[in-house]
Order: sequence, then structure tokens, then C-alpha cells
Amino acid sequence: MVFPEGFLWGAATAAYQVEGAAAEDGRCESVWDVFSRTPGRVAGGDTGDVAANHYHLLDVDLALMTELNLNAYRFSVSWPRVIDDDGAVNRKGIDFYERLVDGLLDRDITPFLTLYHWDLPQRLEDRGGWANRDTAQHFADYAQVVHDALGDRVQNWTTLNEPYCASLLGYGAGVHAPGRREPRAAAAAVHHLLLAHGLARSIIRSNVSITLNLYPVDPVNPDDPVDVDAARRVDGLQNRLFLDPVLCGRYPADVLADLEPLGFADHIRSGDLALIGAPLDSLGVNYYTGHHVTGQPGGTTPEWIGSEHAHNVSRNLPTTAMGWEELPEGLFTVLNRLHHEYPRLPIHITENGAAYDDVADHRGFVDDPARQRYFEQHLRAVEKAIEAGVDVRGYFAWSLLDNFEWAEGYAKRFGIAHVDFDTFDRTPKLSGRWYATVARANALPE
Ligand code: GCO
Repeated sequence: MVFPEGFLWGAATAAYQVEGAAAEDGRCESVWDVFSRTPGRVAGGDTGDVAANHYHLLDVDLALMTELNLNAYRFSVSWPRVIDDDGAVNRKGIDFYERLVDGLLDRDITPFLTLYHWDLPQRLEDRGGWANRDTAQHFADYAQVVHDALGDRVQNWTTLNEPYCASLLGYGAGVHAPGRREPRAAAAAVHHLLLAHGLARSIIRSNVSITLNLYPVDPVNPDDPVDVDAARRVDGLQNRLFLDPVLCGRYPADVLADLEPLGFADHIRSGDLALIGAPLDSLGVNYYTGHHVTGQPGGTTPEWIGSEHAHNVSRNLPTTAMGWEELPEGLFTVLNRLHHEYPRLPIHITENGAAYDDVADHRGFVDDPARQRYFEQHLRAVEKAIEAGVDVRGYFAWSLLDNFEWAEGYAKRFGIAHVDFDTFDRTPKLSGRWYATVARANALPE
């Protein structure tokens, strides 16, 4: 099959994971600066201070995108780079994103701009962060600034990346910044992030999207009501808690009941859901793996706030270096579900990819057939979804570059181009070269 005409072949990054230049040109601190500098939070004590040095190597990275035949690039804007600690616009920060966007447009690469990929200004965290409703309004003000600067050139706006992680992992499990383990604050953060999305949507108005990390969730034993209920709860927290308000303007009743002990509903004010559920122009889907859950004792306990009694059980599938099971058909399951259970929107796969234990040769080249296979199998699932009628418009490999993988630091490499973290040389991996041929052909190999 040839992919639809105009299909977007992209790669994605996020500001804190690639930019570096953490204290340059007036950039302020974010929660990730503080978190990563706190001993014991990030593997190896790694921080994003230098990251992949993308801030200084912008032209090199633009050339790399062209070399890889990309016709789209997804990046995020760093909030603490463009708004200073007094709440004023930092012109130098805006300049960087103008150079990036202009460079993309010069090369016929479509920019996909994400406003929030987790780097909340620390000054706002000091006032309660996402547990404080005021943060949503601060986000809207920031969205206005970025839209004023780039709205004439950027046609694809994503408000938030994975609000699940920003709320439940950051404020509940504490494994992401700001590292709080406060289930009630996590519940508040969910609603305030979604409110921030709604407020920003009403400012940007057209070409607006949100990116959600979605998973198929299967009970280990579909005949065991305990497992079925565990799967319902996990699906509720990971998928429906975000999909339903954004696409249908309401929270799922069963999840509201699950979160009742955390006071979730206390944060919802009249008018919020109308804002949050206002129509979008497309939906971004990040896909990595699926969940296979039991409510019976055993398995491993993930950090599922509100679903403490659900455990993940291995299916004995091949796993990536993250320990995530490879489940390519799960991407079809997710897309097919969106098509049948939700109002239909154009969809972009805004992230999909894998970390493996790469070994680079003396030229920096990585021979990574496993990653190539991962992409191919997942792209076959996308192809199948398109054939089934799902309106998928583009695919973004995660990631353009090896980068700062959050709590895992630099130890986990997701790039389609290898980064030497001593010289900052970029070298397309085997999987990157393969991806470039697919992008050029707009088709998978026979
Ligand atoms: C994600 C993040 C990425 C991660 C990737 C691999 O949105 O979770 O967008 O920043 O690096 O998912 O874990």
C-alpha cells in the first residue's frame, strides 16, 4: 500500500530532552531542572543542562531532517525559555523558535508545535504547580505569547503532551518532576491540565490538537470479574480520563467514582467541561506498548494512582530496553477504538519508537535492526488502520535524536540518529536510513 498523498513522515523531540543551554539567553528554571539536579531522581544523576545541544546545533539538526527525508517535525516550546521569572516575554527565547520554524519552512518541513512537554516554570511549581488552578491561566497567557509570535507560520498546534504523565506520574507516583507523591494533588493536576488545554484551545482557535498516550488494556483472565474490573480502572485512568473530556466534554462516570476519594470532582467548576470539550481539529496519539492487567495478587505494581490494586502481568513478548513489551497490533487496536467509540478526527501518530542497547561503531554508526523492525511492524499497524478507514494523516518517529530520557537520563536511547554525547556528532542509525527510504517512497517495502 502507498500511504495517502500528503502523508506526513516526521520525527519528534521535546525541548528539555534535546535543547540544553539550560541557563542561556535568559532561560529560567523548570521543574525538570530542579528535579534532575536532585540526587537520586534521575539515573546516573543526569540532567538536561546540555542534553543533545540542539539549541546550539539547530542548523545541523535541520540538515539532518532533510537528510532523513522528513516532511514534518514535532518539537516543543520551552515555557521557561520564553517567559521569564517576572512573567515577561523573553525575546531571545522567542527568537530561537522563530529560527527553528523559519528553518523548517525553508526546507518544506511542516512544523508541529507542542506548547507543553512537561517543563513547567519552577516559579509556578513554587505556587502549587498544576495542583493550583491558577497555573491553567498562566498557561493560557503563555500560549497567547507563543501564538502571537508564531501563529502566522505554524499550522499545527498541540496544547499538551501526555497530561497523564504530567499529572499522575509527576504529582502522584513522583517518578517525574516535580516528584510529588500526593494523590490528591495528582487528581487536581489532571483537571487543571485539561483546563489549561481548554483555555489555550480557545486562544489558538484553529489547527488545535492535544497529544495523549494511549494503550490497549486487556485483562489477564477475561472470565475473572476481578481482572476485568482492574482493566476497566486502568483503561479509565490511562485512556478515558483524558479522551472523554477532550473529545466528548464529560468525565467518565466510573472514573469519577474511582477518583472520588481523592476529591477529584471538587476541582470541576461550571463551564470547565465546555472549554475542555470544545471541538479540536486533530488528535495526537503516542503509542509504545499495551497493558495486560490483573486485580489478583502478583505481577508488578505500576504507579497507578487510583488503581492500586491493578498489576501488570508480562505476556512474555519481546521487550525494549525500557522493559516495555512490543505489541504492534495494539496500535491498530487503539486507532480502531478511536474510530468506533469517539467522534472522528484526523489523527497523527505523534510518537512511536523504541529504546534498545545501541552499540555505535568508530564512525558513530549504529546497526539497529531491532529498532527498524519495531518501526516497520508499527507502521504496518498504521497501514492496516488506514485501510480500515481511520483518518491517520501522519507519523512521527520518537525520536529524531538520542536524548534525555526523563528519569532514565541518557542511558536509554530512542533516536533514529545516534548522538555522541562527547562530541555531539549526529549519525543516522540503520533504522534512520531505513525510515528515510520509507518517507521518500511514502510506502513500506513490499
Ligand atoms: C512521552 C514523551 C517522550 C518520551 C518517550 C519515551 O511523551 O512519554 O513524550 O518525551 O521520551 O515517550 O519514553
